[in-house]
Amino acid sequence: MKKFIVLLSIFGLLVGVPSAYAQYGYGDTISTAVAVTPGSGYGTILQGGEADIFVLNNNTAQSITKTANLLSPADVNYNYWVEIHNPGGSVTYLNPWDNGIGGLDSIQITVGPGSKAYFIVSDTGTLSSASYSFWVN
Ligand SMILES: [Ca+2]
Ligand SMILES: [Ca+2]
Repeated sequence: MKKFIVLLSIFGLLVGVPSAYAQYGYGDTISTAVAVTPGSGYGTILQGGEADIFVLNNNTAQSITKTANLLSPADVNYNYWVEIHNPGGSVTYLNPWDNGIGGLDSIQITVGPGSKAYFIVSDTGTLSSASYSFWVN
């Protein structure tokens, strides 16, 4: 029950977030990734021929452990993978478990000091006119 309440509060948060980047050319590349912070996220529409890339930047002196979450629209299956870019130039790749159409794909990640975690969201061949949600907590 407690978990349910937490999720509701997250969705309440997402309702107020404008989908300003639901357009071609926004958040499409690593260099133009949309910043996310723990406890926040976005609800937006994925369009054809593009990806949406989010980034969590750990500019603290300590490692942080967070959970990334992608909730697909009810009628399609979207996926994402994680790339953690470390200060020394190495990259760690992670693949969240795929829970299918309308599913919630979550993964716990640890991001070291000075590292950036990128989340690359894409469709699996079918697009929805409904929004997906992505957040980190
Ligand atoms: Ca995009
Ligand atoms: Ca999925």
